[in-house]
Amino acid sequence: MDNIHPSVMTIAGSDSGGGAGIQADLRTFNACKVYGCSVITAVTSQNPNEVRRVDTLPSEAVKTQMESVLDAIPICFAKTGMLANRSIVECVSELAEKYALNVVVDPVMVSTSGAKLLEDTAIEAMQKSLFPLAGWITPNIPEAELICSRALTTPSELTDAALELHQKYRANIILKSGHRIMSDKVTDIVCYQGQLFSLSSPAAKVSGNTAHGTGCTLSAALAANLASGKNWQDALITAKAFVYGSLCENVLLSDTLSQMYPPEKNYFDQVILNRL
Ligand code: PXL
Repeated sequence: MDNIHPSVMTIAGSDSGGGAGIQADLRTFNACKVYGCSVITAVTSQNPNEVRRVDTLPSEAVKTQMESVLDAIPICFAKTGMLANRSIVECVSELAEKYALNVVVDPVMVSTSGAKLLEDTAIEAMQKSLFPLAGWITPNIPEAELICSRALTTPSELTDAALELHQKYRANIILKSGHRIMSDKVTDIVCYQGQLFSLSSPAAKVSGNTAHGTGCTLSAALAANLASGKNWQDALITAKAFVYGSLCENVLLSDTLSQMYPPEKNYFDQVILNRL
């Protein structure tokens, strides 16, 4: 199948509430003008306040979804979100390697409302089989703490962690600090090919669970922008601006989605990339 727009695949869980997971990814792909394919790993029954139930698919079902898409559609980039357990992590890694996919890995572990979305034994599998295949890994601070097995509190601890992850897995890192906003800015740490940067955007004024799904949205926008041929800085800045714009417009919970995308140009101008 020849598409005018690049084709991108999300491998993630369904969020019945629509804020995160597959739903956020496909919405973001659409807004970023790439064709979205979806491989569903689990069905979560949730609303913005709570996850009530998680039904994980057999890894064979994940495998067949991936193969069905990859055998017929030219996927250049994939992003992973909720992978639920070890056998899904291993199956996704195996196929990502076989089909030489460019992968953005969002190491989803716990939902914003506190539900566990990845079994403990799968964290190790992710580090062993998936991270080394990733072009980008996009942990938030709690995820980076689990991956690095230590608390990360100060700015220099965050910088060290980003560099450590980069050196260990040879992937570019964006360490997202949205979960620990200390001022009116959200400053993420980026490690690209051994160089460290901080990437700041204004902290959007949101309440409660409106922020649910921002991690999914960022990694989906990054994968879409890279697939569209943007250089990494443009891809990342545009992705972050897109999340900021979505938050400001309350797009994650909005029913007037098509009018909200793309975010206004001035969201882009407010994002600054500084060399540390
Ligand atoms: O935002 C992380 C995330 C990813 N995927 C699914 C989720 C969540 C958070 O709740 O439900 C399916």
